[in-house]
Amino acid sequence: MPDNVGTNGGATRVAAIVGPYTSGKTSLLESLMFVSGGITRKGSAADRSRLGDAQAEAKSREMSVETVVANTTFLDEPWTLLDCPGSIEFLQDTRHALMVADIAVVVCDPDPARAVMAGPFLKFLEDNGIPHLIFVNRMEHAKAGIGEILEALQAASERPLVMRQLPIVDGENVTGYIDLIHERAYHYEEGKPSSLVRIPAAAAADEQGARQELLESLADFDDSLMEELLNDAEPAKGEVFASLKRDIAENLVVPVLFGEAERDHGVNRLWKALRHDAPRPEATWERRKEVTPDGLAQVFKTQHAAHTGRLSWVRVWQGDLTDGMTLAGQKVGGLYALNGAEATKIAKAGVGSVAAAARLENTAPGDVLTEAEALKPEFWPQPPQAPFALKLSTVKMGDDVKLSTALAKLVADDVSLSYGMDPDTGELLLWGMGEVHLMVAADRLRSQHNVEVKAEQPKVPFKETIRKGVTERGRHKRQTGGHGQFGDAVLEVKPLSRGEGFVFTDRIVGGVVPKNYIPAVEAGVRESLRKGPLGFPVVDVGVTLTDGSYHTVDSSEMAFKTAAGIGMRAALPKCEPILLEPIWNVAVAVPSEWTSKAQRALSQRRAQILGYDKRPGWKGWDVVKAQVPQMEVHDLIVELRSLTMGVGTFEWDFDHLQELTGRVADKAVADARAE
Ligand SMILES: Nc1nc2c(ncn2[C@@H]2O[C@H](COP(=O)(O)OP(=O)(O)O)[C@@H](O)[C@H]2O)c(=O)[nH]1
Ligand SMILES: [Mg+2]
Repeated sequence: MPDNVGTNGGATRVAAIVGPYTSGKTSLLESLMFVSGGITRKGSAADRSRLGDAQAEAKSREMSVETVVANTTFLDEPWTLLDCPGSIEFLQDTRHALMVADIAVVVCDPDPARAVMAGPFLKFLEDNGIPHLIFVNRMEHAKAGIGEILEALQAASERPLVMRQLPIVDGENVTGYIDLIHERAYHYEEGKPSSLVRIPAAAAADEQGARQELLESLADFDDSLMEELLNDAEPAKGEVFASLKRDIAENLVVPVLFGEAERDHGVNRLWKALRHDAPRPEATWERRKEVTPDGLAQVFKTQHAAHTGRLSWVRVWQGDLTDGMTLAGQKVGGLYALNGAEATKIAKAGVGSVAAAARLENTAPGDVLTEAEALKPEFWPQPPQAPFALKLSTVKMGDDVKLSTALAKLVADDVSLSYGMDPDTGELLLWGMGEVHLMVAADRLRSQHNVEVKAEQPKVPFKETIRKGVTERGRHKRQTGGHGQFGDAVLEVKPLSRGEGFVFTDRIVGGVVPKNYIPAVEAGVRESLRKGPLGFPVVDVGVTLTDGSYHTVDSSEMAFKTAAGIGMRAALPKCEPILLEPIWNVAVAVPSEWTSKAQRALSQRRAQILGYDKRPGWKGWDVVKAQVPQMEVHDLIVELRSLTMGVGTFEWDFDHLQELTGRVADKAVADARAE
């Protein structure tokens, strides 16, 4: 093992491999590594033995939940590849990785119906000006022609897509490709580089047409190329390449390549595209600096690892990092090169490389490290609002403190998780991007922090109120041994309008209840409202103290408080108590092909649909606005994702409490009683 990364052969470039779940990212990483000689044998997807299957969670859940780093060289130039999670629930890691990458490869399925799944990735890359290209995987079995695939992908991309290759089709199969800039044809060979063949006569016309389209797309951003095309002059190859390279770097066009990761088809061509077109780290840093303070390296992930302790994964932007140097005011206590599941100790990490620095305690993703400080960038992608929560509880007695320490560490490493006490139900809630996300978090509490937890569906914070008023006397009188207890309060209880909360009024005249006992009456009333006759907090109630009496010796604050409680407990059941359920404003975002399905799903959840509109800034997406009972929102995200190939999302906030009657209400009351 070398004791450095990225200090030989020029600055290391970083390509992030992104795209939807199961599009073949981990297979493509394996193939890129194999083709470049970074590994000598390919692992298999079936037994999860590929480099990108490194993490324990990924192995057991058959999906990537964290970014995996792999290092290789292609034609003597150093590269780091990042296999980023594709599942919507684990995208925060992906967003962070993309922010430090020189280029992204978006891996897509050749099924046009699935092109929409690439949308969120393309949108993020566009919004953040990250150069990217598309690799259509599994191409050999594509049911649709490349034109149809491209059209579907174009619908998900703001930037013009340009076809870089044309498939050579033999019957059902794609057997090779024609490079549209070189104008050369290649035949795929099993386990070997593709062989150069003649452009099939049948494909010649298509090739000319596709090449012309490519040139015209490039000419849109290149005046001299445009002039040549207008004059029917043949542009020089070097000029076309330069134009494409510039357009990629400036995020003006997105080239589309294709192949088959499993069989390494098209992967050498992809490598060449990366080598030719990926910006160098110096250029990426120049671009990033517009929203990033100056520094040596930027953290894009933090992690608790068993052997090394806390690791800060960084991309080195300037100079060399060395083990033992000071970063962010702390001494680096171990510098590591990452490769799959391995972390290898190194002495030095050069410009452009990815390394993990141990013992930096207070770093967060996004931080730019100087020797003295960890500086926050002006912009760093924040996670979307969490759509899903579970109630956490410890399994072992006395583990509560351990749990809160562990949670603090967990959310520091994964900012798309959050936790807190629900003020209404008193439950400890863990919020995240979905069920699997939270299950992985619970596993980590167990495996990394040694806290056993139970995760369950949270309670709905129902409330109750009353529909009519009543006046009731509460009397507390007891004679025990020496001096007794006496309190007597007449309470007029009445409903208030929604949202008014609790109002207490004192209308005592003539001192029938002495002033100093009145706060105790109010306290007794308040206490009784914590749990009403249906078992929930009572809200929107007005209580007026109208009359009462006292005893000079036996009356006390305690006695009046008790009397008020007795009065309220007698009054409330006579006031037609009724359940209130929380209603949320929900804005569901889906590609417009699923808008009506989303509306139907919401209606089945007792939602009131307020309408729908275009999703601002999202081509081909709608937002459906609705008011939805909180209890129906709990697993809404699960249904929404299954309706929309995983891409549907929603934002929410509490709006109001609404009366609930009927079977749902009866069940809620029965459940509360059963506790
Ligand atoms: N036929 C075929 N299968 C592939 C190809 N690439 C990946 N797969 C399979 O598709 C599944 C998902 O691939 P994987 O790389 O794990 O997807 P990821 O979730 O994007 O990382 C695995 O079973 C792979 O073996 C390909 O090019 N052709
Ligand atoms: Mg994967």
